[in-house]
Amino acid sequence: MQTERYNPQIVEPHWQKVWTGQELFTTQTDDPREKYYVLEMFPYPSGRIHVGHVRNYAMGDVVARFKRAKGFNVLHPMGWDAFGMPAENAAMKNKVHPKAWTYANIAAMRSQLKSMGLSLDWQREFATCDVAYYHQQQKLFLDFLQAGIAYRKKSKVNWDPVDRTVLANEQVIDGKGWRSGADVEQRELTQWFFRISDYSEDLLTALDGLTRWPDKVRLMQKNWIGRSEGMSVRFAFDGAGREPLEIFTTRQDTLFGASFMALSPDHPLTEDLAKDNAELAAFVAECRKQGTSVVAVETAEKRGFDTGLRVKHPLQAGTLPVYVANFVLMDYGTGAIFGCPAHDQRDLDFANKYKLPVTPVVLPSDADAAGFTIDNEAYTGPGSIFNSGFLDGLSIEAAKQAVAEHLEQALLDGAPQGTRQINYRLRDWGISRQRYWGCPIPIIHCPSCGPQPVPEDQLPVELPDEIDFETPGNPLDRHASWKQVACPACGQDSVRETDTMDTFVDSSWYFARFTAPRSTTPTDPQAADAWLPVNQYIGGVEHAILHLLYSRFFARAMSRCGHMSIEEPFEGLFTQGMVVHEAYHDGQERAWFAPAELRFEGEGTERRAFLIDGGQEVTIGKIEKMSKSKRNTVDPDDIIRTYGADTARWFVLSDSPPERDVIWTDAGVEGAHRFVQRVWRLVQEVAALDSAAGSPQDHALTAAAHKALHAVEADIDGLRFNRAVAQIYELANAISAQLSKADAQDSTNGAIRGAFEMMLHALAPMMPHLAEECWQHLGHSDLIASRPWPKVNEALLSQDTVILPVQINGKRRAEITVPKEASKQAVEEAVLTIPAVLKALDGRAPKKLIVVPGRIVNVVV
Ligand code: ANZ
Ligand code: ZN
Repeated sequence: MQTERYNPQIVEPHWQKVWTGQELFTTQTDDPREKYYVLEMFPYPSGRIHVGHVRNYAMGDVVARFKRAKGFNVLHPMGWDAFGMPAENAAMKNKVHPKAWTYANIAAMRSQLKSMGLSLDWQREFATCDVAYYHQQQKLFLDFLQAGIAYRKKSKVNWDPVDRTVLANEQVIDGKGWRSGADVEQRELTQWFFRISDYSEDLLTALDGLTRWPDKVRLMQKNWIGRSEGMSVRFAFDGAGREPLEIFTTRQDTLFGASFMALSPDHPLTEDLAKDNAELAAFVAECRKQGTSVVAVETAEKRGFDTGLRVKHPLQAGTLPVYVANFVLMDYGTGAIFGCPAHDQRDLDFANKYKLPVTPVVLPSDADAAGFTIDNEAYTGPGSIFNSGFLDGLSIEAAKQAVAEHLEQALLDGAPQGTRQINYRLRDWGISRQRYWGCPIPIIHCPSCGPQPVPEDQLPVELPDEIDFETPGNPLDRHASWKQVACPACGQDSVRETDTMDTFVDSSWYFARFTAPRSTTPTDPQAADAWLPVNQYIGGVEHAILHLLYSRFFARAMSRCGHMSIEEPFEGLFTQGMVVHEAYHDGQERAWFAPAELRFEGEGTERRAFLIDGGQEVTIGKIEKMSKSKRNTVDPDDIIRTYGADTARWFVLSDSPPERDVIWTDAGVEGAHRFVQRVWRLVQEVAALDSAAGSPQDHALTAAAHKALHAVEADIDGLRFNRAVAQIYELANAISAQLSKADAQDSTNGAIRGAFEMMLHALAPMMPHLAEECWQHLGHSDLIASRPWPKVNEALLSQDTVILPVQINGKRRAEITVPKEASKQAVEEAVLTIPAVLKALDGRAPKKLIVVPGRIVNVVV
């Protein structure tokens, strides 16, 4: 029989239409089935989807379709993380309104996603720039304000001079803006903050319960929260007139090794002293240029300024000089430290530079007290305390306890000299951005009443449409009419807050909004509680800290304000690897060439690339993350147009474990497409079989199919998509092998058909269009997308089976699959169900039935 090639260009849109028409993926909250919420991190509408999206959304779709088949009420929504800088940049560059640009991009990407055949509930779709969405976000802000979770304070901020906006610490990477790459400066501004630091301990300890999160992500969050156990210790000044100097240390055991004190350039005492010390003021100004990010501080050369003040050592006679030092941060601990050069590298560098004493107080176990000195490398390892009076001989831990007890007892000005303290690195989240394309902060500044919340009935504060992007900075700030309003409290002329919210706010609660996307309150608390937590969240590891931590905080804050009662938003988290691709260049990495411009010759180490146009040879470079600058991207649209969405989905799922990077190769894609065509050829053969009769349960192929299905189930549940794919390949091979056997029987036909249908079920979550088309080709009138996952026959899983040939009157007529240890009687009984045998017997009993265990069965009629 002549089979036509499978044509995804026709088949795929057809089934997409059928699914949509039947509203197969529209989810009801009041559905009685057990819920399952699967979510992929929603995209930024940059304009086009990239292959990374394809991988991310294909994975989520496999889970969604599988869980649906397993009988769950599945929520699988999609939306757009639509506020942010690129829209403003496009506005400035191309004179297009950010709103128009964003919604046009959304339209383009929506149709791209639809062409992938994702089983999404599109009725829940929203963009964070929809007024309806940010309206509710403004309500959340006001709730947070009332609950004391949002507040305003003057603070040093990271200022991005290129994007002309404030950045969160998390958005400053190696001293540079995360988006612009510009060197970040320090400025003082009044900003809105979310009190995430109130939740530090909870966010930390609850990580232990997130057992379905990758360990690496939990560790990154733990380090980001940065819990330190230590002490605050107050040092009395030598000479009257000043309040004691309070420092934070985690190493009070090293106090006897202290040789100086250091203040942050931003410490109040520094500022006080600098008032009448021009030299100090100049030093402070110098330090501010360096930036206060952790990396900037850590990599800068250690520099200090001796204030001339001295403090008394709290445990022994003598005093210590007080410096202002560029490596002490104001926003950690108390902004002041004692320096112990022998056991801290920064302190040692500093002491060596300013010729301060270096006294070791921790002795490594293999060292000799008399000969142990420190030169250029601080000793930070374990050991026992020495050179330290009453601490001598103690372990570090014991010495920490001893000093803590001692200083908690000792009094200075009537208060304990020291107190045990726990510090967190996590800072409050500054959410003010001086941008247009974001959610307006619903506040009005009145000259008399101060900042006033916009009353609920005046919400939403909508972004004005008419804006001017001719000058850099925030267009809202220069907007004449939008800005002017009456104070809601006293009616006086006032101005709106012109800052908008950090876009990370938008993405911190969208998962909750999906549970009741049209609610006139931020959530419908019942729906939120019914759906949350997200059972499986899938996205890139680049969001391991910011987005995931903020979302965890938001769930807590929203729970506190009554919008839901779930604290952990994501029960299971999966971070997928990237899609990478070879990059091609001119040998100097100056000019880069797109794969489509090249022709390849040879294989393996012999492989060479030439420009199609001109024939010049180019260098095959490293396999790298796809990027526009290296021109090694592939456009999912091209792939879908050429091979279909199923091929693209199958390839990104099959080629490597999902947590690892997958290398995009044409050969890999072609391989995936060959499999699509092979399944299509198989279905023609299977459909042509006469498989009406027979007892396929006895056949080895049936057992193989059940085993494969069972394995695929476990692999999808464990998100091991590549292993599931491998199982399906194997089953396809077994089916092909059976089909090519000449002695096909009715019973075998039944087994083949059964196994093939099982294979369709197994591959339906991954290649849904192909599965649907084959299902129809087999004569079914329902949709495989709405069918339940077949029941695996457990009995067939564990058995080791053998295939016995069955002879009737000395001629081989059939075969039978039986458990290896099956009794003679069991085999006899099975043989008497074989259609060929029944036919030969024609109702009579066999004259003889001889079973040679493990070998053959003879029936004499
Ligand atoms: C004395 C000492 C001796 C320290 C020693 C360390 C080693 P973590 O673990 O990250 O919390 N420190 C405290 N506040 C600081 C600030 N604002 N800027 C820069 N450094 C600061 O680090 C705590 C340690 O970092 C503290 O313990 C303090 O130095 C320093 F052998 O105190 B330590
Ligand atoms: Zn007022």
